[in-house]
Amino acid sequence: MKMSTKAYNDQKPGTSGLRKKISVFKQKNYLENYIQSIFDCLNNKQGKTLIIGGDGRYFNEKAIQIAIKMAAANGFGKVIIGQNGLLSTPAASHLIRHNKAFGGIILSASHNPGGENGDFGIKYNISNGGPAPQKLTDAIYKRTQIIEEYFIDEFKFIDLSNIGSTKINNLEIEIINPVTDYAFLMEELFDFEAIKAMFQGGFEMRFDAMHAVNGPYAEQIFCDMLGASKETLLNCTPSTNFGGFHPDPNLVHAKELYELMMSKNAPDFGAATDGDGDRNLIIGRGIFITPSDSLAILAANLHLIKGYKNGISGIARSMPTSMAADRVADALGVPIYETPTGWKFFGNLLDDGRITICGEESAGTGSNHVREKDGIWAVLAWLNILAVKKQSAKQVANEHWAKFGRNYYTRFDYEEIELDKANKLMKRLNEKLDSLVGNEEEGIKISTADSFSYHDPVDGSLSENQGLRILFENGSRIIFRMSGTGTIGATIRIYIERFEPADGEINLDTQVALKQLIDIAKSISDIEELTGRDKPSVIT
Ligand code: G16
Repeated sequence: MKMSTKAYNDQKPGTSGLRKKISVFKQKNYLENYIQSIFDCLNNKQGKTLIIGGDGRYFNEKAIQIAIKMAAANGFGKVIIGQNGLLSTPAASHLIRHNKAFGGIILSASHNPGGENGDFGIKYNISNGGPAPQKLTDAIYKRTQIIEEYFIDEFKFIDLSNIGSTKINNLEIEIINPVTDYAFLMEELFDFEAIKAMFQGGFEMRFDAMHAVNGPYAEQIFCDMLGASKETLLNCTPSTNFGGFHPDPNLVHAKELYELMMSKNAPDFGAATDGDGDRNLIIGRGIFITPSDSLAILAANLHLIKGYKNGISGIARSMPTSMAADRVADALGVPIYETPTGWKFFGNLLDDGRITICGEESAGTGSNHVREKDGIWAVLAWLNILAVKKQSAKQVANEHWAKFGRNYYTRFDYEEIELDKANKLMKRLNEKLDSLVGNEEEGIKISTADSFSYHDPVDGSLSENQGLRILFENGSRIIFRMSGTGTIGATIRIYIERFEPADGEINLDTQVALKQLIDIAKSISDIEELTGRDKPSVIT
């Protein structure tokens, strides 16, 4: 059936697909308009397979029903859907690859809050399992501006709770267990026997799924397969509003876990993942491991894990991620790639075999096993390394810094700033960059200041305006960037980093170690004057 639609011109995807308030998504034809715009940009989809799933937030099931009917009307041959509409983002990526599907639709606003007044999101992943590349998201956006009709079949509500296959019109609809195939993949990559033995030996972990999609994954993998006790699981029942919490695994929203890990009663290891299960938080007893350090430490030890025993071909990190991984790449003699923020930029490097592992400061770590960051994978990688090394997370981190030196790193987020003010700040700073080069700020000389551009070495594409960088002669960096995932106003992020060599002071408090650079960042940008904020909303 053909429907005429009202055109929306604000369907501009951000860092990771289209993300808006639920109230926006509920507007008549809004979701349909975007799905049709995606389908209109895909050639040769007739008869092909589409994976569909989401993080279980409010509106998930409704959106999936619409997506199924539109897939039917647009000529897809088959849809594979997670039971009850649930699929973690990495599991969806795996299913696309495993089933050689044409692509996938993932319904999620990731770490953003859910519920009736929360956020919703949709993104399209291509046949390699990864997020649509920039070229495709640009085409989809263009299409949303001119689209006039969409195609939808009329059929009864599909019961997503029953595992099995049915055929309606020409569409085969298969509902699968969302965990099974993903759990097999994890078992192939990691040494489950070694991890199991560690749990049997009394190792204790707390895993916080933040009331989100990874609950069932954690229960099956950590408890049923690896023998961890049920006490391991915190907030592991998915809920449409994430229990009223914000499913973002950072030190603010996973505060309880953090406090437990810093307390006298801390278990050996703590971890959390976000709304759609791709972000991760790693906290050892008495130590928070920054995502940048986690990437570097995993890269340095990945060869200890059976799925990576032949070593790694290269490492990639997003530009604002600390340069800790660069030191590991140097030591291993493998290339390091610096990409713009957004997992989609890793896709070509992974497909081309140039890298094995990649990660981002925004709590994302992953490898060539899928084309998304993967929260459970990161936890298992840590567990596997701890099991092999027979050390605590703190010992592993300290040993790493004693060998490679330490990149002290912090991120300041100024959230919900009025868009005008945020744009003004970034514009002013951008215009000022050239005049900063050569200046000495508190005794440290600025060597480069620019707006980051990336030339993809595989397809030659150019991505400009990916954040403002101020680089100092001593290797320190201050980076300013506007978030692409917020839904209210603008979020400005400042990323601050300083390198301390292995024989230097590697055990300072991070905020103390970075105090001087933090002051420089504030004064160069005038962020507090221009935004009226006297402190960041979140410090990581
Ligand atoms: C998304 C992307 C990540 C990216 C992050 C940046 O994360 O998938 O690759 O690092 O956005 O967020 P921001 O633009 O706010 O700094 P997610 O977990 O929200 O899908």
